[in-house]
Amino acid sequence: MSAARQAVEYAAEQLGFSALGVASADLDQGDALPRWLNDGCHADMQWLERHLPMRQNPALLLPGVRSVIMLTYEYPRRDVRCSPGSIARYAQGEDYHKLLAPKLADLDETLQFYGGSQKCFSDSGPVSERFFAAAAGLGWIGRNGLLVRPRGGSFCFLSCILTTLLLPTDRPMRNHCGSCHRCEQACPTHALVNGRCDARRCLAYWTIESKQLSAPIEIQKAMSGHLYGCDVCQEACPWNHLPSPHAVDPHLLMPARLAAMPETELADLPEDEWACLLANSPMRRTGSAHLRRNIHTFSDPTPS
Ligand code: B12
Repeated sequence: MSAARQAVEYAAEQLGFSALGVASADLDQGDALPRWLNDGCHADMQWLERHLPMRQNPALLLPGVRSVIMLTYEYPRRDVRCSPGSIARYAQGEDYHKLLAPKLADLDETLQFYGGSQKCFSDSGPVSERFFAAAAGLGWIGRNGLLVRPRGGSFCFLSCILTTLLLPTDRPMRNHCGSCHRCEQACPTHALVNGRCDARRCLAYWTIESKQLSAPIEIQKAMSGHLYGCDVCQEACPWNHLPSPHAVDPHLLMPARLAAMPETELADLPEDEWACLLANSPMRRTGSAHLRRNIHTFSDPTPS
């Protein structure tokens, strides 16, 4: 193994990443993404269309890129919110963008020592993170469209480092979904079809990304109780029911006050208290008006 790879692996482990894999940067991603966009599955997330050239060619992001380092970072597997109004596990604690950026900067520094130039992202740039994570042998792309690992399931963030260094690559893993379709069957809005997620039906899209003030009635009905994001397809996955060998960073755990606060109380919270309660939360990016909309409009499936 190269010294650079050994060094970055060691540093990543010290920083709390649960796994690291490497894929070649020039892999052919096939036409899954352009087809998904052509079919309108991205709803009104126009930025995904704009990102297409960079998604298909990482050299547009980092000239001379040769390897893609993919990393996993665990988020909580248990839903701790005891009040109505579920919050997706990934969003329960501190904002992962802020938590992971300095860690990735440390890894960048390690690789610079070996002569590499890097660009780092964690759900923050136009990189096909799931594609490269699967290519780097970290897991397989499940029927819910997520990266699933035999040890740890899908409850993890993906981060990536594009580097000009030529690092030894890993082999992709076999898909172990077999004949299991539990995620597709569990999805309350039938957003999962043929291994891909149609954002126009996905509750994560409606509660996090959509800027609209109302949703189609069948989506509103299914949305009841989902305050932010949706984990139903992950909860249904048998790989998420096996014990995980990985520890979770305490920064990603939900603050006790938020865990216990009923939806109604949240909806009526004055603006300054919202700001304080969600100061470090990824939900802050969505804003309190958006969250109030989720509670009021979407939790009440009566058409107005
Ligand atoms: C847009 C987006 C969304 C959208 C659309 C979801 C979707 N499934 O695409 C919405 C808002 C709905 C969403 C929801 C969620 N998201 Co999201 N999302 C993204 C984002 C920014 C882009 C995904 C995208 O481009 N989708 C379009 C599809 C077509 O592209 P793709 O996922 O890259 O798929 C590739 C492979 O599948 C491959 N492929 C597929 N089939 C085939 C076949 C062949 C032959 C080949 C060669 C390749 C191939 O090619 C595709 C193109 O590269 C990524 C971050 C990133 N930059 O990648 C996070 C990301 C996928 N999201 C994530 C998470 C956690 C979620 C939620 C679980 C959040 C929640 N609890 O509410 C849900 C899960 C919903 C679901 N089942 O997908 C994590 C997933 C971690 C994991 N374990 O996989 C990511 C990776 C963010 C991160 N860095 O951690 N998300």
